[in-house]
Amino acid sequence: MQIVHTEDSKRRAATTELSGGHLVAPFESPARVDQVIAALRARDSGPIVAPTSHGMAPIAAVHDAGYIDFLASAWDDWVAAGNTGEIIPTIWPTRRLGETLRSRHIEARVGYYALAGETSIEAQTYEAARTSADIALSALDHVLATGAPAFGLCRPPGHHAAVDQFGGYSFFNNAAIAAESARQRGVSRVAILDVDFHHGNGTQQIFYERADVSFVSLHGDPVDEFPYFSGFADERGAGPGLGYNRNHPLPPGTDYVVWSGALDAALAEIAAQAPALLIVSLGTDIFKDDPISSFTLDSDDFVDCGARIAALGLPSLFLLEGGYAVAAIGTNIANTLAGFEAAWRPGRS
Ligand code: OKP
Ligand code: ZN
Repeated sequence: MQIVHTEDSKRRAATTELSGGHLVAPFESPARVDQVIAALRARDSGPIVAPTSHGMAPIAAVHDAGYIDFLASAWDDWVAAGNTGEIIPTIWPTRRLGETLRSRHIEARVGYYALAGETSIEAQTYEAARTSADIALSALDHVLATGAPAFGLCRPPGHHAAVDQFGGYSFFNNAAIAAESARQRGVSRVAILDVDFHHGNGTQQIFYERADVSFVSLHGDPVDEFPYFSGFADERGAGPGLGYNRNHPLPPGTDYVVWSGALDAALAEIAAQAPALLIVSLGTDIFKDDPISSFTLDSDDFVDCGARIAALGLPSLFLLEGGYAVAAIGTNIANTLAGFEAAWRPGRS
């Protein structure tokens, strides 16, 4: 399988994550990239190519202009205000008055554009987020040009990034940017399958009222798990998008028997939508040893997971999201792609 990767995806090197009242080393670390690319090289999983620059237009097609400007200048503004640590939001608008961003202060802008407080911003975050989107778009180029599958080794992840908010380790929504770009390049209908342990609240928000990009997700039930405020089964889309958003919340401790049953249901929903392109938000934090998640998949289960996805027979783009059991992330990604490739035949659905 074509693999898109650059060492530039290690540029974001935050040293802090707010967790349990402590500033800890971020779970979402550059070492994840090293582990994934090492495993893919060791398995000879496919040619590894560098991303090409796609500019800001595909990002601006998904994200708010003020939000992009905020991310571009946040670090300089933060330093200019006299701060010496990493950027952590401390203030949010109240909920009911519809307060808007009228202050110019960096503290106001950080809070306004944040949906969570665990994800620090440092000097390289904006460039790293741009690189991650370029990786997704370059992998998409390959799928659209050849019909063959591709994997974008995206870092930072993207599925929590909303139209104008960062959080959950996400800044630009790589899967959404790729889906919208595919639509603008003539793909009739795109399905996004999100198997990361956490609900892709940003992706859901971006396409909630659209039928041309569907979003189908399996994840820890938000009554128990981050991002807590979305991912419920009754969120099915709105307006023209009604029916094109499908959530499969699962309880803590879910094993592969239950999980793969939900995957089959999700795949049946996608098949019924007759998309021309599948984008998989591939988080391996469903693995049993993940430090921040509670499902119990084994490394071998990822092979079967890939094979089940392949049965759709769709042109497919895999993009890395989460996965924090660093020692196993390479094996789990390589297993998923190997299982997919062994079973995939074009045009089967
Ligand atoms: C990002 B992705 C650790 C709690 C972590 C944030 C989780 C972000 C997950 N104390 N909460 O979906 O893998
Ligand atoms: Zn996750």
